[in-house]
Order: sequence, then structure tokens, then C-alpha cells
Amino acid sequence: MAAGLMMSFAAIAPSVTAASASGAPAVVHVKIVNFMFAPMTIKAHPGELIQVTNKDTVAHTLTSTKPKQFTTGNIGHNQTKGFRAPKKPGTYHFICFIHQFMTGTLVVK
Ligand SMILES: [Cu+2]
Repeated sequence: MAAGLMMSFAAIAPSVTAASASGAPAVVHVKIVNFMFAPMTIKAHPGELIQVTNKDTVAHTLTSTKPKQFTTGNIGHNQTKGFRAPKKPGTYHFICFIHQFMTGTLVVK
């Protein structure tokens, strides 16, 4: 009986990600509303998918302040675009590339 349970757990284990096993969502959702990121501080695990939805009528991006770390590219009204959190744990600052007064922080750990 116990051996059977162990085997069935082993069979499903590969489909369970580290993120969901720890109770955190496997996808992080972020909104842009009124020229602000919500939340302004995003927490994610390394490599986790971050989905960004723009509720404003003008296009926005979510782009790292340091070049080539991450960007969503332009997100239109009511559009959602995703990017992967960097694999390296740390604190990353981001802006909207179009409206650079829009700022936020991504904490990867
Ligand atoms: Cu913007």
C-alpha cells in the first residue's frame, strides 16, 4: 500500500513545478492602470512567467532599466504580454520605455 502511494506520487511529480510545490503561483500577474504598475514591486521565482495586462488606452511596456534583461515590448489597450523573470536572483528595476516616469521593482528569489 505505502509502496503504491510512493510510486503514484513519483509518477505525477515531474509535472509539479518547484513554484507550485511551494504554494506560490506559477504565473505572476501584473496590471498597468493609470500609468502605474500594480503591484509596483513584483516578486517572482527565477525563470517564472510574468504576465502583464495593460488596462490603459495608451500603449505601455514593462522594460528593465538595464539593457537586455527583460521587456514585454509594447502592450496595447487590454492586451496581455508575458516575459520570464531572470534566472539570477536579485533586485531588478524596470520602467515603461514609453513613459519613463513609470517605475517598478522586480525581486527574483
Ligand atoms: Cu507607458
